[in-house]
Amino acid sequence: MGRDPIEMVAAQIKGGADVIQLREKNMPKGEKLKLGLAIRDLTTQEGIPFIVNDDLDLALILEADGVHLGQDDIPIKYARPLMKDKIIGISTHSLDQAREAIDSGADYIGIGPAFKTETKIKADPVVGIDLILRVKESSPVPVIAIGGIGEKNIDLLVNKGIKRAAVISDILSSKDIEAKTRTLKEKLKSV
Ligand code: TZP
Ligand code: MG
Repeated sequence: MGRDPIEMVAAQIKGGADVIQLREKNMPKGEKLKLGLAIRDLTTQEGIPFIVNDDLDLALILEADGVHLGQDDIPIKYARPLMKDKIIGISTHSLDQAREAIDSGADYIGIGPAFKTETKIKADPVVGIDLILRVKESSPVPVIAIGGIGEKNIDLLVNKGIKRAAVISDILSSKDIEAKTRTLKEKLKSV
C-alpha cells in the first residue's frame, strides 16, 4: 500500500520545504480535488504556500496561492485575469521560453530538466547547469531548477549559486521524507 500523501506533505513541511505543489498527472479530477482540499488545509495551517500544477480550475476552487503552468497548459494571458495577483509559475526548457515567460508576467520560472529524470514522461532534453545559471542571472523573478535533482547532485547547483530547486523523486522515494527534505534544504541554504 502507498504512503498517505498528507503525511508525506506534512513530513516535507517539517523538513523545511518552502512551497508545496500538487502534481498528480494521473489522478481523476474528483480525487485530486479531495487531496487538494486536504493539502490546502495543511499548508494554510502551517503557513506554507500551496501551488497547483496544470489545473487552473483546481487552483481557483482550492484558493491555492498559485498555479504552475507548462508550455502546453493554459497560456498565462488567459490565466492572469483569473488568478489576479496570485502566483503564476511557468515551466521553461530554454532561454527563449524563459524570456517569454518573464515578459508575459510570470511570478517565477521553473527551468529544467537540470539532470536526467525518470519522473516526467517525455521530458525535454537536459538543459544543463550553465543555462540555468544564465537564466537565473538575467531573471528579475525567482528561477527554480527542476528535474533529476537530489542529494547526490544538488551540490553541483549550489556550488554555482543556484539556491532554488524543486525535487520530486529523491524526496518521495526516500524512507525518511522529513530527513531527506531537511538535508536538501540545508544544502540549499549553504549558498
Ligand atoms: N519538469 C521538468 S523535470 C520534471 C518536471 C516537472 C520532473 C522532476 O521530477 P524529479 O523526480 O525531481 O526528477
Ligand atoms: Mg503542466
